[in-house]
Amino acid sequence: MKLFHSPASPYVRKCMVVAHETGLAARIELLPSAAHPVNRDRSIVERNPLGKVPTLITDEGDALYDSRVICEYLDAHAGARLFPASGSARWRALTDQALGDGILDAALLVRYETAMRPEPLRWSDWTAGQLDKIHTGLARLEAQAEGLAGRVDIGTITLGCVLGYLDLRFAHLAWRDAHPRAAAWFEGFNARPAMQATLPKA
Ligand code: 99T
Repeated sequence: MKLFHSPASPYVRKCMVVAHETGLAARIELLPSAAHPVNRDRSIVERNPLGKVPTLITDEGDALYDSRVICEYLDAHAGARLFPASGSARWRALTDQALGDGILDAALLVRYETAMRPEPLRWSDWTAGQLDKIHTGLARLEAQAEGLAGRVDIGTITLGCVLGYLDLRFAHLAWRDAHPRAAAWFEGFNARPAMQATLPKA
């Protein structure tokens, strides 16, 4: 398998954490890429019209995207159970994944707005709205942090990647200060070998 990869992308990291947790990491060749919403990487676009990472090329040559699909594919391929099969555990894991992906989507919009969009074209109210999504998302994470203990599934993996991404790109938010229960959970979860093997790099 081949994965269009970026060492900073939390969505790529979700896939790589799943790959490590399921024993598939050594079977994935990382393809360097430069996904960008404006200067689009045509080598990715050839396989994924959205031009985003992660994009996985399977051993059969099929292109899979996005991170939700790739994570579920890897889990199924390995015969693992990071996506609980049914019942409340499944809906909880999928909803936590959606919460985490939503926080990441807001964070990435802020990142693109502040690191890429030319200054005169920026709209501060819009950025403030996205930052508020990060804050309300973190508040939910804090409220449910005790329910994360002991769980290793696609929900907790996604939330772990969210907090790692905030440390990488939004350290100034100092999210731990107002979210001590989430911080305590993250400290333990982030020590997992799969998380340590995939620490993000700018
Ligand atoms: O928007 C683009 O065209 C290029 N951006 C990406 O490829 C980002 C890189 S994170 N990936 C996604 O937006 C994937 C989202 C998708 N829903 C999924 O896979 O779950 C780069 C982060 C950073 O450098 O700070």
